[in-house]
Amino acid sequence: MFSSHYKYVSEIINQGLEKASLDGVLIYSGHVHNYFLDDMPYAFACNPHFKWMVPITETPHCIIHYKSDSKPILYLYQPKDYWHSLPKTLEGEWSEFFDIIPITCKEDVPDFSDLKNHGWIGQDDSCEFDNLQHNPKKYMDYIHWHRAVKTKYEIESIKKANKLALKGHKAAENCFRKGYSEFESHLAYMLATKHNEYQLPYGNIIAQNENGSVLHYQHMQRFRHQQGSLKSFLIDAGCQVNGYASDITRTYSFDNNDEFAKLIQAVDKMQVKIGKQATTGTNYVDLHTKAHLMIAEILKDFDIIKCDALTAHDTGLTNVFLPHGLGHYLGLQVHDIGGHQKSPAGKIKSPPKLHPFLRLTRTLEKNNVLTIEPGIYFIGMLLEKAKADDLGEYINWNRVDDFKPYGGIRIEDNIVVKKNNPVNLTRE
Ligand SMILES: [Mn+2]
Repeated sequence: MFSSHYKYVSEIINQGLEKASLDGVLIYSGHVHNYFLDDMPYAFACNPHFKWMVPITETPHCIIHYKSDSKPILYLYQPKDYWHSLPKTLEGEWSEFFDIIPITCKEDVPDFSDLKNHGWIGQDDSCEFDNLQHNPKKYMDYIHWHRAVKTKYEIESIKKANKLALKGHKAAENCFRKGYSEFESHLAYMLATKHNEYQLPYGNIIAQNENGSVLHYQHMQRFRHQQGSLKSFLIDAGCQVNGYASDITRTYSFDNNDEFAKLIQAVDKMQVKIGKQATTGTNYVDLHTKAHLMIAEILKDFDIIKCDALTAHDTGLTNVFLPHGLGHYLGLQVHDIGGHQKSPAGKIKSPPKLHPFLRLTRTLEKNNVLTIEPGIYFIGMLLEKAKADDLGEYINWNRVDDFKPYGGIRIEDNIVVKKNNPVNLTRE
């Protein structure tokens, strides 16, 4: 499976080189940065251009030298270092596509200062050669556009990352059902997925009660709620396999039969429905708008708002309850780059004024992988603002008060775009 992936990748890179009039690129895996005044580093995050070609995700200072007319060379960093153990040399199908040259220190890196017409692809402070074009825009735009279409190998990796994350979700939910703390759910997730904190594609969002209304809630309370006061649980957590991420959210009510549980069911049903519409040729902005109208219907059915769906959308009332985008591209990055591109040449299609946070404005292509993550939240700050902005008359405040202690709902799956029947990697 990797060989057909590599074939696609090298075709796209060759075309990118041609567009940018380059003979080759040096793709740098990255390096760590230390904290201010300290010798402790921030966690390493691998350059997505690097792990697109080589599934080595935890090793800094590696360089791929890629030229369209010869076999690429991988300078694989293996320091002679008694502080750390050596990075695992991953044998695999990928290795046959590279000439692998181990390097142990900076001095082993060849002098690239004579290279002509080459790009350097890597973080801002990483390029030490004036002759290299640092992240040439034409090349980057072309790659980022085409990276949105995923190969079988990539889809399989994201599928595995889904499977693994779901194990963690189950373990975390079990903790919630037993009345354990947010932090205990988090630990159960880590144990079930065998992930380290730095291996997660993003920090787990694990929220009980009102905390579910904070979109990127980060605190993980250590205490257990007293019996009877634990109401709801929202978990947004993923995994990584071969450097590819999953990004999944579920919401639960402690009482499976209360109004909040019914509201979750309604969002869940709507989420599945909208996910099935992620087909080739669909514009994601339209899908996002459709989702808002569907959310408005649910708000109306539950007597939370008092106007029709179209009014709710056009006045911005639905943004009060759903203040984020329907979803985003997913892959080597949780929010895979290129979602606002208009073409491979890099022109930008910005999100509509009413929905500035939408990360994806492109027309969907077969084998795009993206998230579908609608929600309904009861966010104090936005509700107060709505009141001040004269949207208050449309809101049934008694109902809002009923739901506020539950925080909010988000349901998120990972979807592969197809011509007719998109594949749901999370549910299938
Ligand atoms: Mn997401």
